[in-house]
Amino acid sequence: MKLGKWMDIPEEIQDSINVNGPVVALESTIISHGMPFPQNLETALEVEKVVRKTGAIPATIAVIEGRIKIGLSKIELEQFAEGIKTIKVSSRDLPFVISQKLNGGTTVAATMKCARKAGISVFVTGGIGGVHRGSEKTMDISADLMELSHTNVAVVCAGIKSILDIPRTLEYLETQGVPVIGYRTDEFPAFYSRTSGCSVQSRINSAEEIANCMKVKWELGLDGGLVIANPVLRENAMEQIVVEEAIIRSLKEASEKGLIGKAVTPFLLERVSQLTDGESLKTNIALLCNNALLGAKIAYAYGNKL
Ligand code: PSU
Ligand code: MN
Repeated sequence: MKLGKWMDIPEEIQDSINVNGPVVALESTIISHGMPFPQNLETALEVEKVVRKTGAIPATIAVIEGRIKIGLSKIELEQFAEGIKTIKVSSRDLPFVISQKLNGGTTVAATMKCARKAGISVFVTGGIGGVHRGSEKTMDISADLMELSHTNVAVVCAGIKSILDIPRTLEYLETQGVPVIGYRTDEFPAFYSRTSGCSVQSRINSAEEIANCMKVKWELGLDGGLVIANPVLRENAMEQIVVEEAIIRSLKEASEKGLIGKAVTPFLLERVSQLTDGESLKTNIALLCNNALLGAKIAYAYGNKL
């Protein structure tokens, strides 16, 4: 994999990676296609701050003018957040945006690939992609799940939004051999809320034990990622009925518009956020900060084991 040739890693991050220091990768589709400006920038800066406060180093990953950036400077983040011509980049889009020297927000799948190549093992996001509702007709399954099946990175998230089909997503992850670990929970969280009606595969109650599980997995040669599901804090969770109404309406609109492919998720994210009147955005920011804190703890613990 020659990804490294196309990649820039700032000295601070490279130095830390070299000594197994705590580096936390962050995705950028959430900035380019997951939230409106200026909240996307505020959120990105806030999440980086949370990571830094623990002493760990954040590395927001994106493609800028055809270069994979492992870590954006404040100026780069500002420009990226305001950028209009930014492509949503999943794994298969990397060759196109890089060869055309374009700007791209990396999804969970593409961020995992880049993080792994850079030597980063812990990645924090809000929600991963999954199997879409109605997939029996559309076959719409996020490339995030494929990437999780073969790229060695632990992904900390608040579960998945119920814009997706949560039970089928969990089935798919099981088939692909991806551990789904609930951090201090027996139930898989549904992003805005702590419950989904689905169980996690295994519950683990400390960052230390999660790091141990990662080490065992990879030392056994069991390649692939892990999903670390961290429920949103009770005080930030939303009422399920409010969210579900917005989701049903957004799904209906998406189908009426005939949306397919990579346009589906950004459309649903934007509509749900509009229909819940900004409340969802607050929850989104809170859960990301909560995930960043856990991710930093896991990064410390994992680094100490190497
Ligand atoms: N789910 C969210 N917020 C997001 C995404 C998903 O709650 O921002 C983004 C992530 O970048 C994820 C991508 O990797 O959408 C999945 O897109 P698709 O379904 O097209 O694979
Ligand atoms: Mn899709």
